[in-house]
Amino acid sequence: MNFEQWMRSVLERVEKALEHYLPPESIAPARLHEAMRYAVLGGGKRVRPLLCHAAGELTGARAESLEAAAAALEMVHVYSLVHDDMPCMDDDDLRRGKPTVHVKYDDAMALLVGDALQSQAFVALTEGAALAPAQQAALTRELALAIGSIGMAGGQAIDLASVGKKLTREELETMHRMKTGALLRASVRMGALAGETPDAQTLRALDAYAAAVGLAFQVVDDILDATSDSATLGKTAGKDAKDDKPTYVSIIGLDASRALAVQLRSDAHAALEPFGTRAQRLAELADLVVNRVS
Ligand code: GRG
Repeated sequence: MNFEQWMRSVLERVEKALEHYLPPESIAPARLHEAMRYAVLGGGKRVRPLLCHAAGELTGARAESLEAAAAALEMVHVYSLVHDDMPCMDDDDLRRGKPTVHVKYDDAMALLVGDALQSQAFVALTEGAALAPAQQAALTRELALAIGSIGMAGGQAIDLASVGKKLTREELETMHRMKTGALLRASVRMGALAGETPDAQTLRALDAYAAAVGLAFQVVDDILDATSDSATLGKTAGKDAKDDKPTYVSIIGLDASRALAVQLRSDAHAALEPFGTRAQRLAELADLVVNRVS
């Protein structure tokens, strides 16, 4: 199976799993369930589910286990996007090529969609027998730590406080490691933990891979925000500069940002060396992230 075929088959499984774990609109409260489904289904690159599946292949995880973990990761990710787009945060009206949830519905509904998606993620992790009880506990802890105050929510707090400020490159990196890196790292770790329990060395190598890919993802996001257009991105382009937000492009410039993304792709590949061809999909995903701008 080549990479494109692999991606297609994983994406198909991800959509089915999301459909399975999202409450149907036929159940009350219908409007909340409709809005959750509007936010999650039919859009997005599904980077976190893809990382989760690729890492799970390393440890022989069952498809059913990976489907639950990947659905949880995507629901949490969408929750963060819905809240991030609200007027009290980034105030955006376009996401995945569609009106954002607070624009299509209202602010209260956007808050509730985010809240409910976060809860639903933990339902997915702990429902049925997709994951063994020890794995449920391990994955629940990974996800909870990644999205709390020392992870995604903490990174978002630093981000909001940094508007209009000059950050050093190190401070910018810390913010991104928490805001987007922590969930990407959890995607890789949760995939691996859904299979045969990985040893400490394996987890260390996967952490190094995830750190490089996570940062590359952010550098690429900054480059695209500065160089692409809203129609291509499906979200408002040029927003970082307009909002006076520190980015890799504003701190080190466009050419150095491109060079950094390429360097991080090499770092990601180097971290996978101990796994040989077993990590082929993870390596290809690092290429996919960076090749958008190189
Ligand atoms: C509200 C607690 C809370 C956190 C929000 C992740 C985040 C923190 C905000 C997202 C804002 C943003 C645009 C960050 C830049 C990088 C990023 C995460 C982009 C969106 O992720 P993609 O590119 O989006 O994977 P798709 O739509 O493809 O899933």
